[in-house]
Amino acid sequence: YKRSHHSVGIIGAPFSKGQPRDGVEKGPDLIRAAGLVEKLKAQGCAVRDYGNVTFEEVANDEPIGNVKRPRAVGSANQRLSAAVHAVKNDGHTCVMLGGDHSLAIGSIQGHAAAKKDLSVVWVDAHADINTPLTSPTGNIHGQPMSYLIHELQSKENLKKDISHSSHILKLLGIKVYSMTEVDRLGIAKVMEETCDYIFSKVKKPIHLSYDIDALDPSISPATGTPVVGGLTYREGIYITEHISQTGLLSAVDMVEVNPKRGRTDDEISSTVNAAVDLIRGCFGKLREGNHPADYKMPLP
Ligand code: 6HN
Ligand code: MN
Ligand code: MN
Ligand code: MN
Repeated sequence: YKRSHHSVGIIGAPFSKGQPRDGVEKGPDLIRAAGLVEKLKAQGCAVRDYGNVTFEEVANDEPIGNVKRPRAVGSANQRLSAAVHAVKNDGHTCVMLGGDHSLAIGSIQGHAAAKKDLSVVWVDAHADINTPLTSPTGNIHGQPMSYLIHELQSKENLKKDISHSSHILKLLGIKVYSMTEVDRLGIAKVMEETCDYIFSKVKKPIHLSYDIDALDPSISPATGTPVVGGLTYREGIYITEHISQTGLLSAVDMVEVNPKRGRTDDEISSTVNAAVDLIRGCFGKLREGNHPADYKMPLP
């Protein structure tokens, strides 16, 4: 067994204006306080913490149509994009700690600016592909994919009857696995097929955008839009282990941890610890245990 040789660059993005609930801006510092850096180092990673991105106050940020806080979200994502770009140029695998999921706009954009072609693997209880015209809430954390997908940029497409995210996903030919497929196939098959699909042409660097609400609320209740019937802890971790062993993981978002949505300290720590464990899984932590660097098999 090899120890991890990953070099990890961490960016905190304490931003909450892609959705209406306070507290998600506390995610980055809580995830750090749960020992993320120390734990990654203990499993053999080289880690550099770039600290938190600072965001500007936007004074007059009236909705544009249905879309809420467009200027604050735009400005935050410009700054985040530059920060992610810098981490990628320094040669690290980037870990972006959110914050709400609107931050995927800047994280993926900054990553793509450094690496050109990417595969994006989106793990979430929601599709987050609402357009400004189809969003039921106007909250940008439900829309990030719509700003990132070229086909959704033209006004013509926006006017088409694409009011359901499942319809948009079909229309664009995006490979989707619902919880029904996870139940039918099992998570191992889902991940095998996912990787076959993204490796079918060329092996591009992978951007993993992980919304903590993809896990069932029995594990990660401290989040803004929990959905009952989500992934188990083991299925959630398996996704990270499988992506890790491809050797192509280039950036990770860990978003929507919101301590103010936890009703007890246990609910908060369960959610935060799950986020830490998912990130550890991304960087080679094995559930069977990792041998120390100087481990030598005793001779018989
Ligand atoms: N997330 N579909 C809802 C909306 O407001 O568009 C929920 C979005 C949830 C977003 O979990 O990142
Ligand atoms: Mn979600
Ligand atoms: Mn949605
Ligand atoms: Mn999301």
